[in-house]
Amino acid sequence: METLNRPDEWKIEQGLSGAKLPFLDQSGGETVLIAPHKWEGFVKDEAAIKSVGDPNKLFTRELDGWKGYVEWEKYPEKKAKAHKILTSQTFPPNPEYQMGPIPDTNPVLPGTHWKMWHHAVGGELTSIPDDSWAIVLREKHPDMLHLLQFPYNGEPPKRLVTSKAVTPNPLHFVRNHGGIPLIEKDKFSFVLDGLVANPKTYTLDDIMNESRFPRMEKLVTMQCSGTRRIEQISLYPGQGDEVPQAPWAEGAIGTAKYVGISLKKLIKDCGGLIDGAKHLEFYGADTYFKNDEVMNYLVSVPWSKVKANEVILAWEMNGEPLPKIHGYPLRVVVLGYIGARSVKWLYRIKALKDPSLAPVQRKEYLYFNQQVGKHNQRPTAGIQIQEMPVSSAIMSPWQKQVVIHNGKIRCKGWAYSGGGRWPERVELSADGGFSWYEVPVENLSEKHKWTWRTWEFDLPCDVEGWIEIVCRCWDNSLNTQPLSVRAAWNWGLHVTSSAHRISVYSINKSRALTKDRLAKFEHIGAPLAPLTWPEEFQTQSWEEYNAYFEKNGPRDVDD
Ligand SMILES: Nc1nc2c(c(=O)[nH]1)N[C@H]1C(S)=C(S)[C@@H](COP(=O)(O)O)O[C@H]1N2
Ligand SMILES: [Mo]
Repeated sequence: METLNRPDEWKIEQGLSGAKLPFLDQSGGETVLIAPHKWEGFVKDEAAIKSVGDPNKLFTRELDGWKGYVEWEKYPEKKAKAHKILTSQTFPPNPEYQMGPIPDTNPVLPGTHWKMWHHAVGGELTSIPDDSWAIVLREKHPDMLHLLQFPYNGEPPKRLVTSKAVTPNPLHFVRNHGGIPLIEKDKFSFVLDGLVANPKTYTLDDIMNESRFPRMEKLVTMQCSGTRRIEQISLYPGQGDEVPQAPWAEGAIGTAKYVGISLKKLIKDCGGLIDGAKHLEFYGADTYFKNDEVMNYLVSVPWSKVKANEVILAWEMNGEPLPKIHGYPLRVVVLGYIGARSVKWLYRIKALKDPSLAPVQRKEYLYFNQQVGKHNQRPTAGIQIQEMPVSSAIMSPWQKQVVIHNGKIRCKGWAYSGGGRWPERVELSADGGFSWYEVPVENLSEKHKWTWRTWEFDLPCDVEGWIEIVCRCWDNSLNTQPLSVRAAWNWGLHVTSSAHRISVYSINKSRALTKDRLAKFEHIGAPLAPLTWPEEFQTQSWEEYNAYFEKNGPRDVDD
């Protein structure tokens, strides 16, 4: 039969392939369909690319002993050349991971065009995707969930996120915007310049010298503002570039003990700030691509934060030298701020009057009003995210899981608050957030000013069938979480701080009927899981059935 339908027409009509739906433009007289853009394949202007010059001479290693570090910020003309190469050809489109089916693979997303951009620019960038993946395999736990292979973004599986209150290094989440620079410790130094009285260069030995700078040791939870983004995505998709908006679950949070020095002391060592400097800009040696431009990873924090001794330059993580993937040999750790400000592979600190003009600071990590989106967004409409609000998450059980219990469901999770606030109370609800039980204080891990608390709780639950378990935290300032994802939804999909909700199917074995039925499944050897398979036996004898109606009367009554 001839048909106008596509094979997946039903799925598309049902919104199960949302990205394939045409837009309806009803703004004119008649409705016009706007079909999703189709990529037209590779176009490459070889002559234009060749005219730029030899990448092996243009895009070179900036410093001996710093593999994969290409300096961009000092050389506008070099940036322009990379831009020309990138705009003289086309690359594959953004993968659809919000409205389309998510692949069943680990890594979930390969980062195809990010790899291609590195290869297209060439020179020192050529081997970075392979070198970075080799580091992932060497430094990370084999059970990590790789959301994006390159630039590497990965989180531990739920069962390991809160298995320890201090996250072992191999299980700490990783969030990269580019490749991993491989820096030799002996060749390492960084500069502190800009609006300071005496700009200086420091080696690791300089800052590790305890007679010059007192050491700081802090237990710190680092949280990416994208944590739990998948909840926003699954209800209301938003901006969809796989690096800025990586589809994190609850694992983009981790806790470690960092050793380093307070940045404040270093600024003092440089004679202090001058000329009204109010912000400190951090430079990371990795290369980030955005809108066909190449750049190093740059962000800034206000001086007030540094002055409070809440910005550490750290070389040690959980008693080991910083792993390469976490910024070896030196990174910034900003207490209580989103992870994005804690720059890895630090090579420069610059004192400025205003916050960094870099795109990561000014155009990303923005928190928009709900009505802001692709159709109207401007960077000035977003709040630059700094401190994370209070949040929490359930690590066990899982969304859509069936739990057989005796009237209590064993739950585990974490709770965290940014800005130097801490979880003071964690509450769970088994009825969608109508009634709340308090997690006893002895079931929470220790409290510290800058860290999360992990928790465990046997949540009373009498009801059976689909229930909604909800978790929320109250921090020490009595801030708590909005109750719906929608209340906090935003175009950049940041800061999913709403109470964490999971749908669980409750089978309460403390009820006699349920207990007998489960025994029957076991006795016959009939499969109980999956839930949706019909049971393969008579659930009631005809005798029992007839006896019931004899006693209780027929289905219908005479009037
Ligand atoms: N140089 C550099 N620093 C960086 C990033 C990066 O891509 N490059 N990512 C930032 C972001 S967004 C986060 S959440 C944290 C994550 O730190 P981790 O990878 O050590 O867990 O690092 C931050 N520092
Ligand atoms: Mo992040």
